[in-house]
Amino acid sequence: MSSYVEDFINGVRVRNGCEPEFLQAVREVAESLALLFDAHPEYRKARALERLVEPERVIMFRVPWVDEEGAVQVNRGFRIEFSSALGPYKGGLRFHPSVDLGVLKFLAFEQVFKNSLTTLPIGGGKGGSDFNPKGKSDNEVMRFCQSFMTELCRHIGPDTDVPAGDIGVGAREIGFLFGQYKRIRNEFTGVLTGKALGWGGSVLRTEATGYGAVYFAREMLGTRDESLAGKVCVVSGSGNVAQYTAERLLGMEGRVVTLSDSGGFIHDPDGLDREKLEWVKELKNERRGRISEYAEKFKSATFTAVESGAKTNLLWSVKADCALPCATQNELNGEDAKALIKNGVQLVCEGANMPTTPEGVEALLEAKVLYGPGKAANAGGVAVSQLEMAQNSMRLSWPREEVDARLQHIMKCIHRTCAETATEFGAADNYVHGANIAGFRKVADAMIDQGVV
Ligand code: NDP
Ligand code: 2IT
Repeated sequence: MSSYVEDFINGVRVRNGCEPEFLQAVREVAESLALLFDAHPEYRKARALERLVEPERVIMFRVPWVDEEGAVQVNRGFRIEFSSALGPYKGGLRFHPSVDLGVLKFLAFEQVFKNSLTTLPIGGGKGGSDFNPKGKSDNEVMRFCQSFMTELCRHIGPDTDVPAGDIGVGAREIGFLFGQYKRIRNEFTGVLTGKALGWGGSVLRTEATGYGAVYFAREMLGTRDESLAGKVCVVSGSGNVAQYTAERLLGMEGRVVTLSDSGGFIHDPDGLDREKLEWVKELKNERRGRISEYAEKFKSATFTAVESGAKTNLLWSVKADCALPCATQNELNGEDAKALIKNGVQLVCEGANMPTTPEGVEALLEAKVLYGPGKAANAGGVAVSQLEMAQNSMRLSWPREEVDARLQHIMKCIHRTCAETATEFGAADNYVHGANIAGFRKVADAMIDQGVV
C-alpha cells in the first residue's frame, strides 16, 4: 500500500476510532484509490478523499414514544447527510438495535459510491435508529415512526434528502413516516421512496434490490460464458432483499437451497419453488415469524440454529455454485469464504451492504471467484428509488416493463463500468477496485467542479 494511503487511513482512524465498520469501508476504498492517485495526482491535490470521508452533516436526535403499557421509551435517531455532490442525499433508514453512528456512517459512505455508479443524479445518505421493531405492535411502530419523523421532517425534502427503507424499514414503516411528514409539512411530495403503489410508489421498487443483484450476477457469469440456469445458490437473509433475490433466481432457473434470519438458517436440498417462496413472504412480511418455521412446514428442509459465539456461519458450508449474502454486514468471514471455495463456489454476489469481511474478500479474489461487491451489485434498489423520484416529479407512473427494462440496463451499465475501470487500472476482474475507482471518480470530479465546499 502506498504511504499516502497508509497515512490517510491512520488519520481517519484517529478521528473515528470508535467506528470499526466505517473504518473498514473507508480502508477498502482507499486501497483501491491508491491505483487512481498514482495516475491522477490531481485528486490528491484537491484533497477529494479527505473531504469525502467527512460527512457534510450528521443529525442525531432524541426519539421519545409511549409503548402499549403506557411506559415512556427513548431511542436515538440519526440521519447522515454524507455527500450532495451528485444530487439530493439519498439512502435508506435502518431500524435495528445494532444501529449506531459508525454503522450508519459506513452505510452512508458506501451509498455515495453506489449512487454514483447508478449514473443517476443522487448524492448519498443513510439514517435510522436503534429502535427494534421486533415484537412491537403496529401501533407502537406507528407511534415510533411519527416521533422519528416529527424531528426528521425539518431536515429532509424531495430536493434535499430522500430516505427509503433498509433493515427493519419496509412498506409499513414508510407509510407511517410519509403520513407524518405530509401532516406536518402539508405537502404531498416524493420525500420518501418505497411508497405503496396506490399513493406514489413505483412498480418494482419492492423487488428492485434482489432482482438487480441477480441481474448483476448474470452479467458476471456472462463474462465466463456461464448462466444461472441449474446453479445451486445459497442465499442468506429472508427479508426484502433475500426474498426477491430468491424470486429472480428461480425465474432464471437457479436452485435456491438456503435462507436465514438472525436465529439460524434453513437448508432445503429440494430447493425453493414459487409456492414455498410465497409461504416465506407471508411468514416474514405478514406474520413476522421466524425462518425456523420453514423446516416445520416443509419436511425436505433442516434448520440449523446460530450458536452464540460461533466463529463461522455454517450456511456458507452448504455446497453451492453461487452465494448471495442478503442479510447484514460482516456475515461472511475469511473462514466462510474458504468453506465456499473448498466446495467449488464460482460466484459471490452481495445483496447486502458489506456482508463479506476484508479477509473474506481477499480469499475470494485470490481464488479467482467472481466477486460482486454490494455497492455495485445491490445498487438496483436505490436506482429504482431514483426512478420513483423521477415519476413523482412528473406526476405519472411507468409500467412494470419500462421500469424492469431500465433496471436491467442500469445493472448492465454498472457491471460494464466496474469491469472496464478495473481493466483500465491493471486489475482485470477485480470488481472491488472497479466499483471504488469508478464511483469515486464521478463524485470527486463534481466536487472539484463545485469548488471547496
Ligand atoms: P429486512 O429487514 O427486510 O431483512 C433483513 C434480514 O437480515 C432478516 O432476515 C434479518 O433477520 C437478517 N438480519 C438482520 N440483521 C441481522 C444480524 N445482525 N444477523 C443475522 N441476520 C440479520 O432488510 P433488507 O432485506 O432490506 O436488507 C438486507 C440487507 O440488504 C442489508 O444489508 C441492507 O443494508 C441491504 N440493502 C437493502 C436494500 C433495500 O432496498 N431494502 C438496498 C440495498 C441493500 P431477523 O429478522 O432475524 O433480524
Ligand atoms: O442500501 C441501500 O441502497 C438501500 N437501503 C436503498 C436506498 C434507497 O434510497 O432506496
